[in-house]
Formats: sequence, C-alpha cells, structure tokens
Amino acid sequence: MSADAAATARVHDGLDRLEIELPSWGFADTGTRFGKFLQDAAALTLEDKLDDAAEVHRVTGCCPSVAVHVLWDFDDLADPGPSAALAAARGLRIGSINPNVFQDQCYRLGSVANPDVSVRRRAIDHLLQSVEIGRVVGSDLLSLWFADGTNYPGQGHLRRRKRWFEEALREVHDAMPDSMTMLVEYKPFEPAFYHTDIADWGMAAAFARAAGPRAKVLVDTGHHLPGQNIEHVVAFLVDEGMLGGFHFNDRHYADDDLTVGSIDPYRVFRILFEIVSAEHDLGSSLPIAYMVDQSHNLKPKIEAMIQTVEMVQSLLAKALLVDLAALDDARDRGDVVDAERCLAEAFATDVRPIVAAWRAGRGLPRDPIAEHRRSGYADAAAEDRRSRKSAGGGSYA
Ligand code: RM4
Ligand code: MN
Ligand code: MN
Repeated sequence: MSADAAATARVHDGLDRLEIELPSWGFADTGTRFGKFLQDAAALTLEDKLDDAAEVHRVTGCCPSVAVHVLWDFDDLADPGPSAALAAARGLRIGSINPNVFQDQCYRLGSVANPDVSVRRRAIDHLLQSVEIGRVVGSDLLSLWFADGTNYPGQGHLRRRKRWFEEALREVHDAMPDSMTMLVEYKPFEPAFYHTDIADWGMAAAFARAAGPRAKVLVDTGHHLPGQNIEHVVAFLVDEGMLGGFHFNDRHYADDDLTVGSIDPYRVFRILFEIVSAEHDLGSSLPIAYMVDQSHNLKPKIEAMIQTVEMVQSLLAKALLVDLAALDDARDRGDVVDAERCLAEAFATDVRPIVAAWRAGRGLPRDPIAEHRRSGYADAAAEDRRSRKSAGGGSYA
C-alpha cells in the first residue's frame, strides 16, 4: 500500500468510528439573556428535536444518538420510556441524560451545594431520578453540569460546599447501574460570577474520583478562561484515564456556544490530535463520548449542526494525517521547527477529497448541507411548527 493509500485508509477508518451526539436543545428556540429570537422551523417538542436530529444523521451518517435535557424534553419524568421508542422509530437512540438542577426557583443559592439541606436533597433526588430515566431509556451516560457557585466573597462556605458536592456525587454514583458512566462538567464562571463549585478540570477530576470509578470528566470546549491550553488538559486527562467526553462548541469570549471550528479550527485540530496520538500509542480506541453542546441563535439550527459535524470530521481527518513517526523523529532530534511543521502540514492539507470519498463509499450525500436544503425539510418543518408555536410555546430549549 502506498503512503497515500495508507493515510486514506486511516482517515476512513477514523471516520467510520466517529460518532457525534447531538443535543436536543440545539434544535429549539434559544436566545441570550437579553431575549429569544424565534425561528419558524425551531423544534418545540421532543419529537421535533428527534426529527431534526434524524435529518442531520440522514445527511451525515454519524449522529445516531441525541442528548436529552430532562426538564426540557420529558413531559412526564416518571414515564420516560416512550422517548426511547420515539428515537428508535427514527433510527436513533437516546444518548446522555442531562439533569436540570438549575432552573427551579429553589436553586437560587445552588443545588447540591445549597446551604438548605432540603434543597440539596431535592437536587440529589432529581439526579437519582435521572439515573432511573437513563436506565429506562437505555442510556449509559449521565452528564452533570451544575450552576452552583456564589456571586460575592463570603457568600458561601467553600470547603463545606465541596463536601456537599462529594457526598451528592457519591450517592448518585452508587445508584448508577454498572453500565452507566457519570460525566462531571466544569465551568469557571456563569451563572455564578465570584466562584463556581466545579471551576476547572482538576476539580472535576477530583470530584469524579471521589464519586467512584465510573465517573469521568467532561470537557466542554467553551468552559475555559482565555489562554487555557485545552489540548494539554485533554492529554493530561487521557493519561489519567479520566477523560469521559466532550461538549464541542467554539467561543471567542465566554461560553459562546458557536459552531465548532468557526473561530479557531486549529485548536480543535490540536485537541483531536492529542486523542489520535494517545489511541495510536494505546493501539485501541478510547471510550470518549463526542457530544455537541451548542445553541444557535442566528443560524438555522439543522444547518449549524451539519456544519458542526462536517467540521469535526474534517479536523479529525487532518489530525489523522499527522506523520507520527516523523514527529517522533523531529522531537528526538530536538528540531522544534520540524516538529511543529508535522502538525501544521497536516492541518493545511485539503482533506475534502478524502472525506468526499468516504461519503461516497457509505452512500452519503457529497454535500450534506446542499442535500438538506434540496430536501425541503426546513420549509416543511417551519410550516408545521409555525402554527403550533403561536398556540403553545414549548420548552426553554
Ligand atoms: C451549560 C453547560 C451544560 C448545558 C447547559 C445548558 O453552560 O454547558 O452542559 O447543559 O449550559
Ligand atoms: Mn456543556
Ligand atoms: Mn456551556
């Protein structure tokens, strides 16, 4: 096999193995804290969201699961079973379960770190109920993000809050079936602006370890302070066996939830390269959940999701093209320029022909966005949903 053919085979194999989970909330009307801009075609119900995800899956072939946010997606938390059937009917499955312990009034001062024991209990009960939901719908991922934090110095007892978090996560972990993984997400600020109880990856890793062996860290690429080297975080967590998954999105300032790679594709390439490199050394795939966490206020939501998937695929293809032997050699020789060029050259490679060949080989449309536009799906969805929207409203996301 020529070097080119081997590289193509490597990329095609990587694309075959890549599954990207779409967030149900990415298809709904969302907004900023200043207001919500409505789109006629935005999803209102879980059925709509699953229809939209199925459309993305139809044209990309790599998004078989949908993350759900329990309060936004389930009308009856006690009976989530039908949602699994709704997903299956569309050739999908329910992916990560995202509890919501941040929007109810009682959570003004926090959820599992609330100074009021009855609120802490209520939050833990909701997390336990989310474990149950996962069990019923056949999901093996419980994805935890907390808005807990404080806005003013002195407001909270930081160490006490840490203990409450440890106790809560341990209780929830113990209730999970063996097949379930808990993902602990961190975020340095927002909605709290003085301190966040899980502010960074190190705290998330410590909490995950305290929770139990099936708890790992979730890296949301938008949840870092400016200048943070995310690929280093990723490499470190992989080596510790603590990287559980990603929430992909891009950002320029804060938790902007922009489409992946729209601002800094080289960063996402570097992140994916650390995983490619680790899997190469290991000789097998790492159990990492690749999930999207974006909300699109300006772009049509399905198109934004398709763009996202295409971007991740092409950046993974580039990461798989890095010549690892040449890179090792350059490092051994202490040749900084050659080492950097190994990454830069792979990043600069036009992978569109390789990805197009992969699509053709799998019977997928050559241009997923063009195919989606051609299908008339968005117009039909807008037609159907417009009337229901004026009549109802729907979930926040
Ligand atoms: C947070 C975080 C969570 C997501 C919520 C809606 O900033 O990224 O993953 O569930 O937003
Ligand atoms: Mn997230
Ligand atoms: Mn976020």
